[in-house]
Amino acid sequence: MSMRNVLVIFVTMLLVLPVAIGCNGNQSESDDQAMKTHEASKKETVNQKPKPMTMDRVGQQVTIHMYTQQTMVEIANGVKFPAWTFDGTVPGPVIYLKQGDHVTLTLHNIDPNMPHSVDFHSALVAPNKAFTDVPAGKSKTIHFNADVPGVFMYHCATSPMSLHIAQGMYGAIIVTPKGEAKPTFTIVQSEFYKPNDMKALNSQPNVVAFNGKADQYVNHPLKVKVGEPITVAFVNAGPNEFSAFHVVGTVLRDVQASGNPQNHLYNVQSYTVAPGDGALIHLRFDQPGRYPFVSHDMQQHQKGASGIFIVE
Ligand SMILES: [Cu+2]
Repeated sequence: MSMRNVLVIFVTMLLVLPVAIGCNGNQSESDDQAMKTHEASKKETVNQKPKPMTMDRVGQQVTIHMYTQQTMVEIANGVKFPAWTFDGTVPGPVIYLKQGDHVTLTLHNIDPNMPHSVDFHSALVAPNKAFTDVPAGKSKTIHFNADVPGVFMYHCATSPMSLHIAQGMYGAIIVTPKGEAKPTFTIVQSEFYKPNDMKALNSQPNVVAFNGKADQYVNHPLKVKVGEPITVAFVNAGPNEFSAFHVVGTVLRDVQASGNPQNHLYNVQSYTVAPGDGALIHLRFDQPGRYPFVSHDMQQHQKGASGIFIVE
């Protein structure tokens, strides 16, 4: 090959490569574009009435409608947060499926200001087709099969994705294996930063919460019975921090990583759940009493990742 041909190939690659990368889905949007989207979203704050998810089942055919919208939520006692949401709540609704379900899901973006999307960690689909942006005021239908059982996260994947997650766009999707019951409790951990501020995402969170509100299960403990086996489906939505799930006064008798029935760890003291991961945790309490459950990352505990089981 001549020197000239080598040069032509090299120059062609320089021209083609950025285009190829730029066409490869949501996450690859340039930082400039991400910041433009972000700035545009700052123009107008809206507080939309929550529109709940609907879910209909005929055998194993499941039809779901979800709504992306902007809604004011309370993330700690007296602390309001202008959230971007699924169905008006943070986290979004828990989606309970059975292994083998065929899901038809329509995402209706009723947010007037910006595009949103949804990425289901449980779905085995091409993300550049299924998880793409739905413009403001539009809807989009996707299909997937719930083949892999487990405790999964779903979230908005629209750029800047870190901001869409930090603003509240996440939830749990739980696929139970055949013949098994739903988990007793579902807990989603997440962090809250200064709202609608990309730079704040590089700093420490202000609030870390279980199911969207700091210390809500300290103020309203979860009740269980002595000796009764219970399961906690735990998801860490992040966006940034690892969780160290721990229950004071017992051990985590059986932990299924990602909630999969093939992944077992027995008698664990604290279990690390990465952002974007989940677990199914089996517990049993031998004596009546108050048993705190926390993220044993003490900073998170202090900021609201804390609750209590009352065992009677
Ligand atoms: Cu979004």
